[in-house]
Amino acid sequence: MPPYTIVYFPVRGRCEAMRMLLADQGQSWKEEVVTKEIWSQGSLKASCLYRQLPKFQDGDLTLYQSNAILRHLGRSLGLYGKDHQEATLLDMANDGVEDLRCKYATLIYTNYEAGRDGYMKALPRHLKPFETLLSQNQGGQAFIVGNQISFADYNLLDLLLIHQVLAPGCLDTFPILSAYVARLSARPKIKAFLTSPDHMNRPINGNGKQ
Ligand code: GTS
Repeated sequence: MPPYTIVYFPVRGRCEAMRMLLADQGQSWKEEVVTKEIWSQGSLKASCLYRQLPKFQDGDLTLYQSNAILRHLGRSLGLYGKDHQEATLLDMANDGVEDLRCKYATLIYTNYEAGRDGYMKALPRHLKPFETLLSQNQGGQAFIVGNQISFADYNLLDLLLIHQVLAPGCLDTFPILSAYVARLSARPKIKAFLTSPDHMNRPINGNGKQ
């Protein structure tokens, strides 16, 4: 029995970064897929702390909030920097990922047609901080912070991959980010995950927009 269970809708959404993390770290996990029908019955929703998914089990520990789950895995699996300072810088990077993920989700779920042009126009401004952060760490040749991969790298990688679907070419003016995506995606276990039917057949979002 794998120790980890992801309880979530049948989408990549807020869980693909943690799946990528687990896959890259050689961990196995169980998926409990919650369909719209099950969710609309209401009892699972009522049982969730914030009345939302994902829900995550690590043995007896039940967690909600995708970023708390990523951080928990970061602490458990040694993916939270080498010291206090790196951990803090990782929090800063991950909070930036969350800010852009929220903008993305608002576009996808509430304003896709009318908001697309404005989103595309503003996107370089929102991507730039990540290029800057990477450039400050070993000239962009390494990870978002420090010498080792972290929970925030998986979250950023997922964010960049979904933006490459929304806006192909959006990284063309960001050579460091482009190389980072290519480098991380080529890690053997991430590559295997990204080319797996599980990942490829899972829609990015719940409303068919991407
Ligand atoms: N801050 C939460 C997290 O990061 O986990 C947000 C979770 C959230 O928004 N969940 C949505 C949900 O449960 C699904 S998704 O946005 O992750 O796709 N929606 C159903 C509902 O009834 O609110």
